[in-house]
Amino acid sequence: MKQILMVGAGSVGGFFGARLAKSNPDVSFLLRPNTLAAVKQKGLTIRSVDGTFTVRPQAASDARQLPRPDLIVLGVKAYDLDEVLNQIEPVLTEKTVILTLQNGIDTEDRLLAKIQRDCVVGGVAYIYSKIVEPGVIDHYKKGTVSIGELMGYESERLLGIRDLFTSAGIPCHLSKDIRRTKWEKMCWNCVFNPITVLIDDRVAKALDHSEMMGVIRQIVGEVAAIAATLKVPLPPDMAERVVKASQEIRDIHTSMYDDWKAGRPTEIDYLNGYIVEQGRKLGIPTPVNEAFTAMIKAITVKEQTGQGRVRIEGAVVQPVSFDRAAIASLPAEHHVDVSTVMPGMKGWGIRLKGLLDIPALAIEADHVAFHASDGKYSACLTLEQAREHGVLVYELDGAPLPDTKGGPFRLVTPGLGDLCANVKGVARIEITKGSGRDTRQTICPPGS
Ligand SMILES: Nc1nc2c(c(=O)[nH]1)N[C@H]1C(S)=C(S)[C@@H](COP(=O)(O)O)O[C@H]1N2
Ligand SMILES: [Mo]
Repeated sequence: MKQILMVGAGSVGGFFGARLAKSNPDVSFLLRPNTLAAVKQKGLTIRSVDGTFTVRPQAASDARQLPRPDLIVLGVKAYDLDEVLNQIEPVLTEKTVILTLQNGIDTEDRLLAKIQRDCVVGGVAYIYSKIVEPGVIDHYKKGTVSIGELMGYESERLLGIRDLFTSAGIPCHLSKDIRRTKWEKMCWNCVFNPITVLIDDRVAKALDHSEMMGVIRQIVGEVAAIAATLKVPLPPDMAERVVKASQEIRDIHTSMYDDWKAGRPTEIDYLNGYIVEQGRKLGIPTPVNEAFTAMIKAITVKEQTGQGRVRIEGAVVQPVSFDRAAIASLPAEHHVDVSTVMPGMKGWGIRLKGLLDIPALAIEADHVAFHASDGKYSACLTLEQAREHGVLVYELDGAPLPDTKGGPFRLVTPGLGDLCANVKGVARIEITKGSGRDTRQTICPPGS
């Protein structure tokens, strides 16, 4: 196993990859464009309690530009697996081995289903580290892995991987039952990831109150019931083990907490959400994991674009604010099929007439200014023009109108004959007496 390809340079892939690359010139990285740019410019830096170092490995966004790997190490988020599979597919051979270090119980099975060859070695990472910025990882605690063949035996390739890790100074434990090892880590993840988000604090805070032990037992009990049904029995004192395993990392947050605070998606669907999904399939109740999944989503899932709200204010009796769902639930007669105003596009807009009916407009209000969320662009129409021509597009192909198309809310004004009035990213609709702010140019060539 000579050539090694690390996929991702996040908190897991970045740390282990950098350690491997430090002493091994055959380690290269497959990275997202913005991480790639950072790593090419200033290398990949690990700032650790054990010391800081920087490596400058070969890296690319296209696996075909790197040496063909004998071993691929996946250290990306569970939700990126499908994307990564497509990216590595062109460089796979009959002999490529894939080691998974990411969270998610079914990662290995998803890989096997897609690649249809015995190419996967299972792994679990024990580490607490954080992305500071692309190409810079802070490492706080632990930094070990467990690996194992899914069938449990000590294969040559397994020992080969262990040697790679140990010669890079990474403690690597061989697990005779990697599925069980994964489920044990899953228990810890399903407990402390959501709890740190819910309490907005560190692991230690969750352990301060004895009532929490009951909650932890219930979460772990549900996870263990699913695992047992899937033929992976966990020890009866699993909940106590989970708590014990937390003692040495009492002062940390969790990756879910960090993902949330950094505005990234969380892995909830692959942790507690996975338990709920399996519970449904297997007829096993998972009420606590279900409650946690729902609460974590309510707290962490953001609208895909911007703040996702538009506010009508100014010369109104009471300002009102809408999100996409609120707009979509306005009376049907106000909705416009966007294909009638933006040919070839499938989606929905709301007529300004319908929107302006909702707040009570001040007497003598006669203009409407549409302000983009960046505060830089605005167009002011007369109330009549807005009522007659204005349509706020809020949905394309069943999803929020993307930023790239001027979403989440874009004003279009079919029939008005002025493209410049198509305000992208409308965040504020201001009712005025007399004309309001308007940054449109008097002479503006179409599309400029
Ligand atoms: N937020 C915002 N909306 C905007 C603009 C802008 O600079 N910012 N430019 C306007 C002008 S002058 C035109 S001609 C159209 C261009 O739309 P297009 O980029 O879809 O061609 O968007 C309008 N909407
Ligand atoms: Mo324009």
